[in-house]
Amino acid sequence: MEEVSRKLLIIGVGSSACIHVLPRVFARSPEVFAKNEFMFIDTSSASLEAAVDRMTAVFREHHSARMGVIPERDRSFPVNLFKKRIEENSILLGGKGAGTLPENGLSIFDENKDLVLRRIEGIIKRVEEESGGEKRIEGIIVVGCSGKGTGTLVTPFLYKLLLGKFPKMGVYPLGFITLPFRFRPADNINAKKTVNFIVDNNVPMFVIDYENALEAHMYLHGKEPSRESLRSFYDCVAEILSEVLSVLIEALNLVDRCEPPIDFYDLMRLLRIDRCVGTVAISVANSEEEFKERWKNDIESTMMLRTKTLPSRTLGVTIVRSESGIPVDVAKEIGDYAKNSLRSEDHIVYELYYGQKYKMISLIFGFDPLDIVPEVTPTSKGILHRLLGR
Ligand SMILES: Nc1nc2c(ncn2[C@@H]2O[C@H](COP(=O)(O)OP(=O)(O)OP(=O)(O)O)[C@@H](O)[C@H]2O)c(=O)[nH]1
Ligand SMILES: [Mg+2]
Repeated sequence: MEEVSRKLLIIGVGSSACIHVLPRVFARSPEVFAKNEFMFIDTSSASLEAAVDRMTAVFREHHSARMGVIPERDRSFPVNLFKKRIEENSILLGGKGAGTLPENGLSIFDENKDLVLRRIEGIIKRVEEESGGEKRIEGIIVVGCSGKGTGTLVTPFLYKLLLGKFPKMGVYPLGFITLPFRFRPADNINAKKTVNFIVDNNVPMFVIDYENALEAHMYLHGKEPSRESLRSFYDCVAEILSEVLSVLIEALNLVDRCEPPIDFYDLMRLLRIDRCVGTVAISVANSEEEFKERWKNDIESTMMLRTKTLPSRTLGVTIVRSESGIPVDVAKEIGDYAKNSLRSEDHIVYELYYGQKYKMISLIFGFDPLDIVPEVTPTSKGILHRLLGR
């Protein structure tokens, strides 16, 4: 099993993040990610159960393969413990029409925020105790999807809360929120609420727009999803999102294999451009040759948030993940590209010596959330309208 030198707490907010995104992230590297703590926050008990079951299924699959038994027969202690842990870590927010409107979701969360913070502190403490003081949670990753009652406002609210409390304890939070396809007016109205909340409260999150994430997926895979169902569009987004998050989490977990070692200070310093948000981009290649050829186009074509005008300055990091590393001149080219084309005032390139494929992700901070295209308005139309010819 991979030696994880840094542990994280990974929090999902709302059903899509918990059911569709995080189990997919987990499935990309269960041998590494099982060493982290997971926590789900949702307003629906059915969704929460579904999320826990999916995570447990991923763990069981991985565990039974290691033990050489068939998954259906694997009722062993580690599997049960894994499930129990997530259940104990997670929080079901209930009461008055819980997740119907973002404002309701937020007010229920607000009433329960002390419980949530105590739960997080409890997890941090338990991890420290269980390892005899050797291991501790150094970072928190928050992931939520805007569009409906829970994720829309609870995600930025929770992230801001964590940012105000945990860094002084040496635990650093990073927040990711998705914006929905401009397909359902109700989703658009709620996405606008997310944007306004982020601007009004100056919440430095990373924003991934489904509109651009789907384009990124189509570009990388060279094909369109089946037009038969919304499901296939959502799946593409969850897939690419999980690919990005998994590379970041691996780099954070496997700090001994990262050069220079990635530090939370390096990431927290990205958040310093006021009233701005960050986004991500990804490149994937099978060989060093292919990587050298593709990375620049990939990064340009997979930027998962777009604004009408380019940011005048950005801060960023790039992680290149490959067992054998990349030639020095390529690392330098990437740094120069970030400076010149992404207008990065400061951009660190990390190499993660892990994994056969070549994968590169860039986290770029400095986008104006009020300038996003397609516009975040109730009547906006976007990629699904285009693909479905409406
Ligand atoms: N990746 C993915 N995203 C989805 C899926 N279904 C919906 N979404 C997106 O996720 C957004 C938020 O939906 P949920 O996470 O289900 O909503 P919630 O935050 O749990 O809110 P309530 O259920 O109203 O309490 C939606 O507006 C869609 O844009 C899905 O199957 N996969
Ligand atoms: Mg829900």
